Amino acid sequence: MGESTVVMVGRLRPELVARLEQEHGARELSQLTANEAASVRVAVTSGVWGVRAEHLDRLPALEAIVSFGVGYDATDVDEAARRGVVVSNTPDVLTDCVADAAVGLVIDVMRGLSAADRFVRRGEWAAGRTPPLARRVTGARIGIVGLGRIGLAIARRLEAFGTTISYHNRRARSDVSYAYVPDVVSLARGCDVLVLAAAGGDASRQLVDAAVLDALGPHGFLVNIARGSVVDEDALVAALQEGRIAGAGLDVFAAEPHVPSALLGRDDVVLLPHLGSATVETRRAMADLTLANVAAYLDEGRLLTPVG
Ligand code: 8YV
Repeated sequence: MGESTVVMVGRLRPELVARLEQEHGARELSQLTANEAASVRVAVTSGVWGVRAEHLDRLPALEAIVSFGVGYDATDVDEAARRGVVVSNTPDVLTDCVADAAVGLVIDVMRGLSAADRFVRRGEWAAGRTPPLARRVTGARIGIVGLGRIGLAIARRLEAFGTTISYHNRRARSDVSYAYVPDVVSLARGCDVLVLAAAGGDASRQLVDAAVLDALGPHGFLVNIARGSVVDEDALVAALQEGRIAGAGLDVFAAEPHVPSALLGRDDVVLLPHLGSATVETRRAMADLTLANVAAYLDEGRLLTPVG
């Protein structure tokens, strides 16, 4: 094979792979010889896979990393910056779908919808039994960790349910009227549902630990649409098992696709396979933006949506 300018790192969606192959002759990094890898200028990856130092070592001429997804914590952006490699993600286009999914998790875990679906399928309703009473979403107190684009979209949606919104963020926002809470323990103590929408990475690693879960308390719910790394997963499992929180709606996990087996049989958790952005419309928009970033870099030497 001839010279490759664009390389793919990790498993990408088939439509994106097809278009990268067609439009740029892109190939998988794992299939390239050292000689071929030496001419690569752009690496395309996903928010889940990422480009790390070991990939960068194989790509000495790399100039840009184009990542599919808004979260880019799987890419070693510091190492990339040290090597002068620029990075882009796909913000905005997925905000609505991720926020929709978060609201779905809030409603599902509070009202016990998925659990009730299983109840019906097991024939328990037909057998004359009734599921336990759930909790009211309307009027609930919602605490949002990470009031960025997605956190704000979640807040706006939940306002329609007559909820009270407060939030924790690296810094208070001057453009919202929601109450800012400078620490996560206090935020958790004052809410019924703690919704995680913070970026992953070192700054938010295990931000939600046993102390936060205890502050949330036996009537509080956790919803995580962000990254599994934001939560101490062992502490979460223990808190659920010991009834120290009421339930959890989780789209993300610490070591995906692994889900702690202790959670699988529980009706107080809703477990989703990281599907926040997974709609036809949004995944298409993410693929379009990914390809537009590649084209803009190759044609004009700039990224449309650089990170940072
Ligand atoms: C994944 C996501 O990136 O955008 C994000 O940060 O978590 C998701 O959209 C997507 O599944 C790509 O792997």
